[in-house]
Amino acid sequence: MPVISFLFFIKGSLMKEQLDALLHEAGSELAGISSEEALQEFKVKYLGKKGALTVIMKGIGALKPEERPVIGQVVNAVRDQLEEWIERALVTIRAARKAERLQSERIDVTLPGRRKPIGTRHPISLVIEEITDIFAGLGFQVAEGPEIELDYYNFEALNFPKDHPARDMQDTFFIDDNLLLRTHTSPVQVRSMLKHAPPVRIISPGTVYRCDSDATHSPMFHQIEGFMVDKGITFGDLKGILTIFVNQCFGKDTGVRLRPSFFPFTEPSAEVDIACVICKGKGCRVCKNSGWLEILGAGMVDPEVFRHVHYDPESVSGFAFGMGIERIAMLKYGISDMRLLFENDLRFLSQF
Ligand code: 2NL
Repeated sequence: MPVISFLFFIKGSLMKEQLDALLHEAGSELAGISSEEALQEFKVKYLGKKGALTVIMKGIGALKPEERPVIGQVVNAVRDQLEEWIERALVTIRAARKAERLQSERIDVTLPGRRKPIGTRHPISLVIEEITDIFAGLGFQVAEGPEIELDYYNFEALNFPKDHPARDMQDTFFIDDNLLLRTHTSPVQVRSMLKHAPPVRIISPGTVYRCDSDATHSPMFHQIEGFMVDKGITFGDLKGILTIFVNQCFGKDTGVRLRPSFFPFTEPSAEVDIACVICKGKGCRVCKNSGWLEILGAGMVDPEVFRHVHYDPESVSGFAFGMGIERIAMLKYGISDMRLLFENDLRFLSQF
């Protein structure tokens, strides 16, 4: 398209011819366009700031004044036509693209859906729930508390002497002189007794921490403790409740045995053994040929603990017990290495 706007008083008829030619050329060019990108280029070429139509339009000023409105109308008509063609071409191109896509991306609605893998409960959670349920069935209430504790609730109120080895840096993660990661869930029991007057029956499951890490010790592990305080609670109640628990948790008629032991917070204290769940008491590798497995510690709450929580040891008595969840989970599910519980390997975890 020759640029002619520099001519002075060119003839309107010449300009009309140019406009007809432009429309004709554009029409045949548009027929070959099949992409949005090419269409955009086409639009710029004809209607853009430096486009062919704009260039012609600028020549209107060089026409005789009486010809200007006539040619102006033709320019407008050509622009309208081009715009309409572009709009229509865009619709056609988009429809063609969509049809292509639908053709190539056919969906087979008969294929099975993609399943989202559903998680399973962690064996530690399963055991916590099972044990908690057993004690809930015996009238115990569940209590939880902070994992970052004051020295007072974790040690002092539980009658730990100031120089007790458990307070040692070796066993306890201290945050400062007064603050630590709880080494057992007993502080929850202390807090419960401070809040509620007897009679109380409470079970407290939770995560606890000790500065200890090897094949058989994780620095983070789990415990369930429980206690019962009322008028006239005896060692017989302790043995009765724990026997019911063992028979529900490990199977009825599982043998139970108590051996004397020591804890700073109970007097007298006992270790509770059950008949080996693997060999049924005959003796095997798991029970080291003894026929028995130690599963928990227990005892009658020491009067010194009662004084700290403002219970009168002359009028009430009670028992308390504590057990490690990891050990019970390993025995119940036949897990040979405790580290499996914390490695988060789905091949292991999905078995539960
Ligand atoms: C064990 C032994 C035990 C307790 C925990 C307790 C709590 C209060 C008062 C008295 Cl507030 N006792 N708890 C008693 C005896 C044993 O745990 O071997 N745990 C893993």
